[in-house]
Amino acid sequence: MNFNLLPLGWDEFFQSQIDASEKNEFIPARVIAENKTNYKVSTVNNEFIAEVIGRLIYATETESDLPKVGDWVLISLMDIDRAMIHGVLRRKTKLSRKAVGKDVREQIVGTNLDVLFIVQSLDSNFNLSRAERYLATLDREIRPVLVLNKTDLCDDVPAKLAEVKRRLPSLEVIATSAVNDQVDNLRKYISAGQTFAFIGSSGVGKSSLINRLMNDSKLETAPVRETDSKGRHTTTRREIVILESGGVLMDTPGMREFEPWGGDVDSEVFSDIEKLATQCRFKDCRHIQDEGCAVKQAVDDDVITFEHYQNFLKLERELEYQRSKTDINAALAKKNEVKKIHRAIKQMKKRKDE
Ligand SMILES: Nc1nc2c(ncn2[C@@H]2O[C@H](COP(=O)(O)OP(=O)(O)OP(=O)(O)O)[C@@H](O)[C@H]2O)c(=O)[nH]1
Ligand SMILES: [Mg+2]
Ligand SMILES: [Zn+2]
Repeated sequence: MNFNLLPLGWDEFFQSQIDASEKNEFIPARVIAENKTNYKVSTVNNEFIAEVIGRLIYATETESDLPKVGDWVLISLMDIDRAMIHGVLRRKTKLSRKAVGKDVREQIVGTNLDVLFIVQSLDSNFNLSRAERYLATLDREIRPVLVLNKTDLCDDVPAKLAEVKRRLPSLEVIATSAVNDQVDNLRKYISAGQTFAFIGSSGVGKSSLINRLMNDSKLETAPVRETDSKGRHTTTRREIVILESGGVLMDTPGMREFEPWGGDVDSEVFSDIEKLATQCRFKDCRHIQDEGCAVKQAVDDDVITFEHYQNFLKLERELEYQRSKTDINAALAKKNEVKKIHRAIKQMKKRKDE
């Protein structure tokens, strides 16, 4: 076991993936930032600028297989501050979303996360439907925590906390501020060897909180525009910092929208609806028509809020659309493959006939 890597998040899961010869040839390192053409990776005491070897690029099937911030990679050293990446170790967890734009493809936000801090600010960003979007397809191995920041700008924090408890009773929540001692409510959560990602809208204070936890101002922060309280997208890349006291913190650029990626709505926060759905009269009930629908009945009876129900349907629809598109893409890829084979056979025949 590489004990000196433990503060960076190394453990048995990663150790078991490297064999004896790889152990001699390569050094494990963690990807702490992604630049346009290269990566920044970290070993215990050193950081390197690293590039991926060509063979690995050619062998990868999708963009998602290339190194991402949070990944453990195997490197060889080229120079005092340069390295090559030879492989990406299997991920323990990952946080994905649908890439912004028309293309229906996955974008990985971060990998090997233990805790996800969903940051909202209590001045004007508090929105539980948005929180539910982050949670809809979240990896069950990642522990989500809602972080309500800027308590100093809110005159009724207990009311907000009560609102969270009502709608999302199973979700952990922390009230904090980056400008006073309430940051200690957050600090208590940070533990050595664990990886914590901060996500949320621009301007909610992700980088400020991390700076405060580091007692440093390493990360750039900027005031929110007065007119519409929108942030300025100050952070432009995902980046990991490691606390001296232990704890791996990942800062991310503010997200304007978060469309979950992959599969079905599968989350503790919608387990109430899923439980009700088993009581609907029709097995394939889409919870839109009233007839025999236990979910709609629960909305009518105020057992679940209309917003919660509406958000669930919206997420289901988005994921269904994604599934249909990815099926089409897979079918098209297969068709191209078949075409290629036919062409090859034709050419072979032609050669034989000549
Ligand atoms: N009053 C108050 N201001 C805060 C708090 N946290 C952050 N801010 C301010 O909010 C503004 C935005 O903070 P950032 O840390 O840059 O926000 P961010 O979430 O990293 O934004 P992006 O990098 O754009 O995603 C800055 O002016 C901070 O000083 C807080 O708890 N209270
Ligand atoms: Mg930031
Ligand atoms: Zn139903």
